[in-house]
Amino acid sequence: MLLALLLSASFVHPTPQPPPELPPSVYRDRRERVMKELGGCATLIAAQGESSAIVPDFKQVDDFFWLTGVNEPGAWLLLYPKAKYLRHVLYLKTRDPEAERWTGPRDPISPALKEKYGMDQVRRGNGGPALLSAAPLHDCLALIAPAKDLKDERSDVQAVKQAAGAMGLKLVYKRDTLARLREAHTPEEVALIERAVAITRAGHEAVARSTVAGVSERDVQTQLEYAFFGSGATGLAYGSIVGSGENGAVLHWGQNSRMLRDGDLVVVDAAAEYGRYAADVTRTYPVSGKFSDEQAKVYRAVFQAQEDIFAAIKPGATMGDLQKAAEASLRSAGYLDNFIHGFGHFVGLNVHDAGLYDLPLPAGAVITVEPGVYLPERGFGVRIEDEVLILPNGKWRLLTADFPRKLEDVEAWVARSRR
Ligand SMILES: [Mn+2]
Repeated sequence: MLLALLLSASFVHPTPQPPPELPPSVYRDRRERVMKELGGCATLIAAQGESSAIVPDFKQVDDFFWLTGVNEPGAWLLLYPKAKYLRHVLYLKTRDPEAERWTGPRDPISPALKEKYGMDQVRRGNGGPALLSAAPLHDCLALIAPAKDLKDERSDVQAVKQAAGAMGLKLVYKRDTLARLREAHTPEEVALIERAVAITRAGHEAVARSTVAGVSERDVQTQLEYAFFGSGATGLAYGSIVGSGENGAVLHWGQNSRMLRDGDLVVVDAAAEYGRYAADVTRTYPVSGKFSDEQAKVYRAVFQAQEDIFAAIKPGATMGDLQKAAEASLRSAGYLDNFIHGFGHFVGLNVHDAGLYDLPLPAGAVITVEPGVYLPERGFGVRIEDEVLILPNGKWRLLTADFPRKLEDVEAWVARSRR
């Protein structure tokens, strides 16, 4: 009944919108930046993963999407920095008319397809053997696929190694290049992340209103996701976490099955995706509208940890430096043993995005600042998660500044939302 009241209140009906597409020049520029890092070596990288073919639910792996904007399996990108005309070459999976009756028609090879992806050439089939044509113009091949798994090398890594062996070309390892380039977002990427954050704000507005005693975690989840999609989300950045009471002390609580009770805190870690870019935000809501003295003490310690992390963002600071700042802050508050995860991570095409944790943060990096204190024996946890854009010269900007964050502001927000 309460749910029916909440639902009938002020939601607009979701109107799904097509995700924005960045112009092909953006992707071409990224590939040129990669080529600049390769010392004249040719390279290739392949799409990863297969679609289930029941519905066209394929989601391209982030590196390949960042380089091409191509969202289909079986694609290969070849980069020939020393070639005069054919520098950017794309191989797409062979067409299959029967499969297309299930998943929709695919574009034929044509000048329009070259233009759509900003390529010098688009061909069909396996791009792996095509790397043999890198010689004689290039005397080396670069491996750019990130190193993740020592046992099971990817098909593109094998293809580069085989081509280098077959042609007697030098093999050069550039497996951090994509992470380093991807962590520094360009303005059009930041704009998409900001839009994802604004949509996420609308979802958390629904949470502030709906985290009342007697509803289930699932109720809160569905209302927040309804608000995301009603505000133009193109997806969820990750599975929504709604952890009330002792579930708030479980980091990745995913069952969302408990009923909210008076006196609970509710940790809501949920965010929208927009145009493939993720947001990542957590707020901790008091069901009664007020934090108890014990809850407030913990909340203020977590808030102070965020402030101390922000203060540690200086020229040359690394993610490791910020982790130290987070730990020092929570140690002095007496909660270090209850802080059981990293202070934050990179965000971009993925909620846990590519980036290098031991090198100075570049301008354009977007990171989360998410200290938390978890007290399962006391029946609650507190996490506050915001997103920060790193600016030049050690400056930074809070992308989530529109989310109430101070304890008093959260209480006022909850009170305002439920009037
Ligand atoms: Mn996070």
